[in-house]
Amino acid sequence: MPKVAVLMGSKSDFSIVQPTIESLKHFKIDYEVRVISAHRSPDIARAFSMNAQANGFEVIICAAGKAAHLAGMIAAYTTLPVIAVPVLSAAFDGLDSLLSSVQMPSGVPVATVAVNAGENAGILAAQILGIKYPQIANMLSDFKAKLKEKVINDDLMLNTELT
Ligand code: RP5
Repeated sequence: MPKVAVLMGSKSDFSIVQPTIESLKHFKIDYEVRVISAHRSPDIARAFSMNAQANGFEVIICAAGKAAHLAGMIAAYTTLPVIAVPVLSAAFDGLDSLLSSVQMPSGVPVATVAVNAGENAGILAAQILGIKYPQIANMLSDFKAKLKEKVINDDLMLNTELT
């Protein structure tokens, strides 16, 4: 079973991480959830990242808000793919979280999903793992087919209502 690390900078980020967990469960991906802060527990963040591959993780998801340095810091110590979920902050409508996640210097990329887009982080992790695990790729094909089906149904229903 592939394993994904789901980190959040604070327990206050948990509501955003919940859809990530649901998404990983949907694709039958094993996961470990941790509260680890780039600022408040940097030594733990560094050690987690340095040992992540040896501990069997294949993708790391990091949710953080405000000066959201968690994903960037984790990416500094590993070659595993790192996905950032910028968490909405009150002061700048999440722009602070978004920019501090996505604006990484060259050589140290972080794949950043939309603000509060916890579910997309899980789906993106599944897509990365789908390259290696055909059963995940198959589940993703079904998932995308259902998305398309819903759009077609919505289109039909709306047009039925309007006529
Ligand atoms: C960040 O600061 C966390 O990721 C969280 O989004 C934000 C606020 O944290 P708390 O003050 O609620 O613990 O580090």
